[in-house]
This record gives sequence, structure tokens and C-alpha cells, in this order.
Amino acid sequence: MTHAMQVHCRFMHFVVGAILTFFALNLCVAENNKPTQRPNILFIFTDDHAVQAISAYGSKINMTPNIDSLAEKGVIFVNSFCANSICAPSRATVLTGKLSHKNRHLNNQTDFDGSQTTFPKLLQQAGYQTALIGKWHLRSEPTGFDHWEILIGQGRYYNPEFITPEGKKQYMGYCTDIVTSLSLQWLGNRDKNKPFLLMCQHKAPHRNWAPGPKHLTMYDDVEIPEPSTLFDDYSNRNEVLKNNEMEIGRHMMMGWDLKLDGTGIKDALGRDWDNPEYNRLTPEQKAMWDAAYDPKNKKFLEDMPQGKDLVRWKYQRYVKDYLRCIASVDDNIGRLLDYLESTGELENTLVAYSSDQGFYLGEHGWYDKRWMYEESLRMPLIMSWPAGIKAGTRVTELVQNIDYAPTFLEAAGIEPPEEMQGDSLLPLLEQKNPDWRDTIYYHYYEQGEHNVPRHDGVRTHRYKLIHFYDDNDWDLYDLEKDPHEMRDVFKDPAYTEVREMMMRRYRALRKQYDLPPLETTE
Ligand code: SGN
Ligand code: CA
Repeated sequence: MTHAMQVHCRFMHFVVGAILTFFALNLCVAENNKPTQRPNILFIFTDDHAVQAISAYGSKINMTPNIDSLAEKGVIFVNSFCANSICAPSRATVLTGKLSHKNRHLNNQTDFDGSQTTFPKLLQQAGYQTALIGKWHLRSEPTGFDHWEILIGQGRYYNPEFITPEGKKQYMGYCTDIVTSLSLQWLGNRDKNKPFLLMCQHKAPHRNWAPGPKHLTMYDDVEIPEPSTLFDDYSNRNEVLKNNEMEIGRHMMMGWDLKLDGTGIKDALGRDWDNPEYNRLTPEQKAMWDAAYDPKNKKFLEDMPQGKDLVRWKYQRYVKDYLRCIASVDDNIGRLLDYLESTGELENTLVAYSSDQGFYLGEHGWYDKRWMYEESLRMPLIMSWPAGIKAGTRVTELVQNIDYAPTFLEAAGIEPPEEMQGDSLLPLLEQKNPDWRDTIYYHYYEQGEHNVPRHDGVRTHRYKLIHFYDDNDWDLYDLEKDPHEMRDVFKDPAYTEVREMMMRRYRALRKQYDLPPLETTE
């Protein structure tokens, strides 16, 4: 053999070896023993996006064509819930597959214990390239990611600052666009021989709902329909509802929330802080902002609505800004999908869309979340994965954010660890699963802003039992007869059996999930 031939031979040997290693790393065996390539996972996670504002869920107030396209290509989970309706705990649950008492992240004021097992870590160990870009909100540094770039705390809409392993960085522009551009950049530069996990996490549509430059005047000429419970008086339910501090009418600030500084109108807590985004804007951004808001603000000052009309005006201003933020999320999801389509990767990428909890868009007169009532208990969950999920699938089983980690792991061919309390959702895509849970457990622990008391509870397909345990008080709702949860039937004799059945289920779930006694949880 000539020297040249020897070199060629060694080279071919190397190439064949490399190809084999590549396939060995990228193959996992599906249940039917047909080898399939491990999917990429793109997890798009927003902050406070309620299902009432997603057209695939039947929104009456906006359209979300790109989010809907994921449902058309894949699956929509129509009964998807969180386990603790607040930001950081929901994120900790997504990462660990565990309820708050097990991952020890009960509220927004805790540092996440990044030494625990998370699904990104397990994917990374299995050869995935992992990245996290955008909102993190867990205070400690991310673990399990090859690359990360996170917003500081809650993050800002305009010209946001990021923390990176190399230090702080500020990017000029609109946060949702920036997080997407950084995600696209990482996708373009990554090691294409490995499957990836990318967690692309937006600030939007979190308070203070600052719309992006492209959507500042969207919805200006339309009236958004009001929810039927906008003027809820909280009768026929637990007294604690009346103590809430999250009413559009009483607790929304003209400047801080509604972008109208200097009216002198104070909220029920005596506050009117200025819009915090305005002073972050560059002169060009300010000019755009003023051109959009000044005429609307002028009209308000001329009309000076009072009483219920003021609540109605606030609702319109709030919901329009919230929906404008979502329009930008939806556009940016389109950018990511276009990229995956153009590279041919869409077919074998599991794209999941979700948000850390639901939100009140005027239901019960509220904004914010935290309560176990439907609008903030629900979490959007839509996934597309053309190679693995049949288009147009609709799952009605009760699912929760404890299930995300086991689902992503199973999709990657990794057995979820025992300690994870959720279950993979993949079997639900194939057929009805008779063994699937018919109850979910919920527990809200934080006692802070908005004055929502601690409570836990259980929900079935039809009923919901809530335990306001500081007062040892209970509410029971019949969701079939009373979908808006306007009447507590806990003491109604017609519901004695239901009440007993729900109390039994509540106790059983607390045992199943290994909850400590209520007295010692806190
Ligand atoms: C901020 C908001 C609150 C919100 C919490 C938690 N106030 O403090 O309205 O409930 O975040 O939200 S703000 O005016 O400063 O934005 S969470 O999504 O992070 O849990
Ligand atoms: Ca949130």
C-alpha cells in the first residue's frame, strides 16, 4: 500500500467511525423497536400568558396564528394546570418534575437549589447540547446548560440587561425580539452533530405589559369584549376573596400599569407610581411611544371616565397592552418556526409552548394570578413534533407542569428518575389511558403582593375543593354547573356526598405526593 493509500484508508476508517458514533449518539429505540433519531427540544415559555388569550384555546379577544399552528401540527392539552400559580415555583416544577414542597421552591423569594436533578441536566448528560435564553427568575445561576443568558430578575421590556457567565450585558431593543434573536443565533452556531434542548423564555406578557414598537397601536380601533365577571362582588364565596389586592378597578395604577403618568388618580392603596419602562426608552423609542400613547391619553383626560366607566377604560387599556405583548410573542414564535423549517429540522424537533401560569384578564375583576380559580390554575400546553406526534391531537386528561420533565426525557429516550412526581404525557397521545390520574393537587404558599391567602386543594374534571387552611375554611365548586366559580357549595346539603368524596381525594393526594402536615409546611 502506498503512503497515500494508507492515509486514505486511515481517513476512511476515521470517517466511518465518526459516522457510527454520530448515529449511536443520536439514535434511541422507540417502543415498537423502530430506531428513531432523538428529537431536538425547543421549549418556548412565556410569563403569565393565559389560555383565554390563545386562539387555539378559543380566545374571544385575540388571534395567535403561530401558537395555533403548533396545535394544528401537533397536540393541544385542553386541561393543563399548574401546581402553584406563581412564577419561580412553576419554573422550579418544570425543571424538576416535582411539586413545590419537594423541590423546596415554595415562593418567588427563594434561591433555586441548582444541585438537584433537572431534566436539562439529564439531557446534557445524555449528549444533548443545552441552552437557556431569557427569563429565569430563580435567583441562583442556571445549572445543566452549556450556554445561558438570562434576564435580571423579572426582566425589562425595553433595552433589557442580561446576566451571562461572562458578566452583565445590555441589548438595545425590545425584549421579546432580543430573546428570539439570541435564540436564533445560538441555534445557528451550535454543534449540529448533537440534538439540542433550547429553553427560550420570554418576559412577556408579564406586568407592566409594555408593547413592542410594532404593536403600539394594535387594537386601537376595537373594543375588547369584557368578561362576564368583571364586576364580581365576591358574594357566595369565601370572605377572603374580598381582601384581595388585585382588582383592575381598585388596585391598578394609572401610571405604573396603565401608562398614564401624572393624573393624580390614586389606587385604593394610595399609590400611583410612574410607568417604569418609559425612562428606559431611547429618544427614538420615546418618540414612537409618545406618538402611540399621547392621543389615547389625551382622549382619556378629556372624557375623564368615572366609576364603572373608569373600570371599563382601565380594562381596555390593560388588556390591549397585554394582548399587544402577546402579538409580539406570536410573531417571534413564527421566526423560530421559520428557521427550523428552513433548516429541515422542524420535522424532528419537539416544539413546546407553555407559560408559567394562567392569568386573570378581568375575570372576577382581577389581573394577576395565585388563586386556584380556573383562569390562573390553567397553563397553556401545546406541542408539535411532526416525527413523533400526530397532527391535530387533542388531549383532555388532567395534566400538570410536573409532567413536562418526564415528557421531554421520554421523548429523548431517557427513563425519568423515580423521584419525579409527574408522568410522561407521550402515552396520552396514542390513546385514552384508563390509568391516567383523575385528580390534580394544587398548593399556593406565598403570602405577599396582592394579598392572596395560602391555600391548597384538589380538582377533578368536574369539581374543585379549595382549603384556605390558615382559617381552616373550605370552598367547593361544581365546575359543570358553575364554570365561572361564583357559588361555593361546600355547605350545600345537595353536595354532601360530593364534598365527602372530594375531602377523601384531597387527603389521598396529599398522602400520595408526600405532603408534610400543614402545620409544619410553613
Ligand atoms: C411582580 C408584579 C406582581 C406579580 C409578581 C409575581 N408587580 O412583583 O404583580 O404578582 O411580580 O409575578 S410589578 O408591578 O412589579 O410587576 S411572577 O410572574 O413573577 O410570579
Ligand atoms: Ca408568571
